[in-house]
Amino acid sequence: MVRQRLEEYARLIEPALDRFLPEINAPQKRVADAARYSLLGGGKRLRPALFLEFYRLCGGNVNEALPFACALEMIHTYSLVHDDLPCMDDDDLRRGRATCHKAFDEWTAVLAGDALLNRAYEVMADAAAGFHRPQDAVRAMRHIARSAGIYGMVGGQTMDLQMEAGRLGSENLEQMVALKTGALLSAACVGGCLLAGAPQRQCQAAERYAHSFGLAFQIRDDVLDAEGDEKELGKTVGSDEKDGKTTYLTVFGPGECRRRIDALTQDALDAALCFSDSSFICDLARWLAGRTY
Ligand code: GRG
Repeated sequence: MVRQRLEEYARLIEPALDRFLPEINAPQKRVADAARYSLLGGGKRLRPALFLEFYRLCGGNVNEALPFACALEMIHTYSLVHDDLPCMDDDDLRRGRATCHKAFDEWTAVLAGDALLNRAYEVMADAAAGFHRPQDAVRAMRHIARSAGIYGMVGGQTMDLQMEAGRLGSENLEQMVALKTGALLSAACVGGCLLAGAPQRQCQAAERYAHSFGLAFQIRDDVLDAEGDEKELGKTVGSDEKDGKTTYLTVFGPGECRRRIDALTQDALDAALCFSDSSFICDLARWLAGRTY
């Protein structure tokens, strides 16, 4: 059921991504091609689906929110392209294909990530200008920008690399994950509410859902890196161990990881009670606890 709903959302999102980042025939074609290669090459489309679903739960029509949802996927994809670079995680496989710098080269991948990030804000600004409630669009954009930047995902990535270098202890693990993984999920859930002009009560519930969902999602990711199937995941497994990374699995072990995932899933389900017709976000929270891809 979850897979089916995600696929339904993906059928809406994929053509829109293609439209928002069209092929070009110009001297900068190489970087545009690399950006399209990474953006249109698979992925669960979890963040844009969450954005559209929270917008719908707060009374919006999902078609209006598509530019913001697609922008979020562009930001997520840029982070994956940069994270895969040799100076960060140094990975060869992403979404079942060669990583961007392997399919092209390093400078192209750096610029493709930059292009995706900038295009995301351009797409949102274009949509905000024509939006019937521009102030809601600006609030959503601000939340997305903050969640992606130094107080969000970039901050979390900074902490992650510092931990890997032994400059930051494992007591920072939860904050690192809340920023690296949770912040962009908050951009999706809270961003959708803000765009719909939802009351504070719903924005706070969306934040709580995203926080618990994000931590559980990452703990499951850590477990999958050790135990998952490379083919099904579409990315290299075992890289955390190879890099000597501090993860939930190395700090707490599999039993405690399972216990935490269950408690966080329950917290996400409690937060979802704030929304009527919350079956999809509840099913998603339950699905992630045992996800295999
Ligand atoms: C380079 C600023 C910067 C940040 C990188 C995204 C990221 C931060 C690192 C990638 C590695 C990692 C474990 C990130 C945590 C979030 C996560 C599990 C991303 C993968 O998300 P999925 O599973 O991927 O939704 P798809 O491919 O389905 O979109």
